[in-house]
Amino acid sequence: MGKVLSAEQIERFERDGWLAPIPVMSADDAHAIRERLEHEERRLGGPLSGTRLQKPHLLYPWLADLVFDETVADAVEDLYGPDLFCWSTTLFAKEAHTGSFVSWHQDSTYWGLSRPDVVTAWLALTPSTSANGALEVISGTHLLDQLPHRDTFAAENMLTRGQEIAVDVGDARPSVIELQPGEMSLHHVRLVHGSAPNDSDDRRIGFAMRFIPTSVAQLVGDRDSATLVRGEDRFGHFDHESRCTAEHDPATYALHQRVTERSAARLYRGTEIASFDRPR
Ligand SMILES: O=C(O)CCC(=O)C(=O)O
Repeated sequence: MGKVLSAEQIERFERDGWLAPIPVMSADDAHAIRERLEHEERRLGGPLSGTRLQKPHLLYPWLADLVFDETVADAVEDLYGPDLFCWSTTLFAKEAHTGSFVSWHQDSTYWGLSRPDVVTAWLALTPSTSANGALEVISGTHLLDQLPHRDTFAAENMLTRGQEIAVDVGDARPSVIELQPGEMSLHHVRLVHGSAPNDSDDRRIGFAMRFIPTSVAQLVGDRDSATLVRGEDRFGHFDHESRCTAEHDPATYALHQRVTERSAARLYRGTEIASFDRPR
């Protein structure tokens, strides 16, 4: 038995490469975070886009709090031990009745990390269902090696390069991960997953937090950075990002810009693209 996950759940994660649902907070608390987000979107005059979708926990204290949430970190500790970085976060807000989708992919493709000990905690801030484009996964595919991907840069693909798996992954049926607000799923960095467009009348919002044990290193590009959420860093593979405690603070913006410029250089390597703010 771990801190949050049972021995059976840990075994299931190891076998299937994903686990859900895991309750993290009440639906009301998740809704309050959605309201903070939508308040910020009104201030900006539209949905968060481009660079602001990447590592937004460095911009907004109410997202930093999720990265440091005890239940989230306990569940990750049950899988990867007590010394943990949040390596990255991404906000996936899939608008109602749009074509936005996520192609079948493995997260590990462009991340450059030294080992596939990387787990995403995907926290639902709205219901996430078959009707509104919930995450779909193919169980057991995390045991495959890195698969070849092709970049499509398709406008409605929510992934940075519109990357999709370039080989047949067999005829396994995907599982749809349905979540209520305040619940999360966990998925392994090699798991084949994607999601369809949102054909409902409301947006579907999930906050993806990527965690690694501190022993994992970055193999690609300039020195990388991460947020130490728990335990000790005895390896020094990453610069430490400070926890965001103030919104709309020039120092916070400067840190986020520096960090995301380096992430963009890494994720778009081999292309002409230099920023997450490229036109889509
Ligand atoms: O939110 C989605 O639909 C896709 C999320 C995803 O691909 C991920 O978190 O790795």
